[in-house]
Amino acid sequence: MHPALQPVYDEVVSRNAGEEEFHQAVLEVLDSLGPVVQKHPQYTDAAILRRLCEPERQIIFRVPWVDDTNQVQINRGFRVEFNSALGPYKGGLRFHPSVYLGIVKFLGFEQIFKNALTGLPIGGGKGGSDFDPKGRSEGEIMRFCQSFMTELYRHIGEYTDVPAGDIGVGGREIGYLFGQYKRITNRYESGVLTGKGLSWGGSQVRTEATGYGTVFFVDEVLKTMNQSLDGKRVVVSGSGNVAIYAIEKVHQLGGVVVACSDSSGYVVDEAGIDVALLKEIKDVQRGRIGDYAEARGAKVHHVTDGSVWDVPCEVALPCATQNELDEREATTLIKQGCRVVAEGANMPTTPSAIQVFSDADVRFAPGKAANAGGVATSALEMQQNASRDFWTFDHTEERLEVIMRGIHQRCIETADEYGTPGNYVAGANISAFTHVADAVLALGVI
Ligand code: NDP
Ligand code: 2IT
Repeated sequence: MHPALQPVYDEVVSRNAGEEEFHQAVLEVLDSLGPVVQKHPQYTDAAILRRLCEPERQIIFRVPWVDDTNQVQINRGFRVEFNSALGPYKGGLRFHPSVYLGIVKFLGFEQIFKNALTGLPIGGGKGGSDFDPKGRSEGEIMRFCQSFMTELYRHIGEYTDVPAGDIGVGGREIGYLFGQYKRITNRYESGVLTGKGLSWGGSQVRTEATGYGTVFFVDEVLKTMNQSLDGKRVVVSGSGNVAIYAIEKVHQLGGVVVACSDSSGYVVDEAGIDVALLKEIKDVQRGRIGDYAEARGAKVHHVTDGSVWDVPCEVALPCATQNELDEREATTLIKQGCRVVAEGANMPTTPSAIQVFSDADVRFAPGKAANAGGVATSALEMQQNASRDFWTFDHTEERLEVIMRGIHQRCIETADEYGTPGNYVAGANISAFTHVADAVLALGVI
């Protein structure tokens, strides 16, 4: 690491003890920025990096609720408002038992740079809870969301902080959250949350946007190799929002997704994952990947011990969670012919796995570039809310596609400019950093 950056990293580690995912996210960005601080010492002089690593505000709160057996349950809620130089804080809410401050900070930190890459006026933030939605009834989910919003509402607003979904938070949860916000504030403030339903202030394509956007990015990567998705064998991890729509777009562009997963295993479907069936099982029945295998019968293998990355493919799309693809799995993927990896999830690839890909000249697209389509379309939802408008599906998808192809272009150009051609990690980090850093500088010591 550049000598001007090492103390910044050391300070992050000592001031945020035990928050390993946050350290990892910071390290990945700082590792790319040597050539930038070399060329532009004003960033170091103004302590921009130290400022970017310290959230503007961190909120932690109690979420009490009553379960179906009349027991009082207590969860912890978080919102980290990381940086608002480019616009209101923007980023999702995650409900998963693994959530703690270090996860929310890693996600919020990533979000600053991802949002900058979209070129749209949105700052970075993230939130969530250690609430585990698995096995909870509709009533319990609703009461939890209402209690969560009963505290969160005072911190958010269309000009302040605009949450959306992430793991464990989809259209249903956004509905309960929005309903409670509306009730407490007596305002139909559509712009306070994104990922809303189409009949109550949502945008076409927001549901599909992250997965679709990741595949538009992959399409651009393949173009630089004079290839396309047509006929390509693809593996996707996860089977949630991002995974489902990544699979759908791969199929639309002529590829075939032969495997996907959840936290209890993976399925291999050589005929190509049946997206309509997967949607029905996940979104309507709220079932699991095992139910998909059962519905497909003998044609599909359900593997419960092992890794989805053992399935041979040419393109790998990790779309589940952080650190889900390690060095061993990266080595296996390469051995079996994988040439392109794009992160639909946030930080799914471990640093040593990224190194393995880089050493083998595998094209690797980091999440802050490849999965930016979700938040970009959230910003389009905010635009529609602000102007009380509602765009068509085709128009919105076209906007998303232009944004994703633009992010790819910026990554390539920036990587070239700073002497690391083809390195999407460097291109994304440097391009995003300079964009945010210039705004922070312009606003004075804030
Ligand atoms: P969902 O809750 O819809 O789906 C998550 C999927 O990942 C499920 O299949 C889940 O399996 C699996 N998963 C979650 N945690 C784990 C774990 N610890 N181990 C193994 N599998 C796990 O979430 P999303 O699809 O929205 O999010 C997926 C990823 O994409 C996350 O990293 C998120 O931050 C990122 N992302 C999401 C965006 C969005 O717009 N939704 C935008 C940009 C990034 P199971 O059901 O068994 O838990
Ligand atoms: O990680 C992400 O970019 C998201 N979960 C989406 C955030 C948003 O505000 O749409």
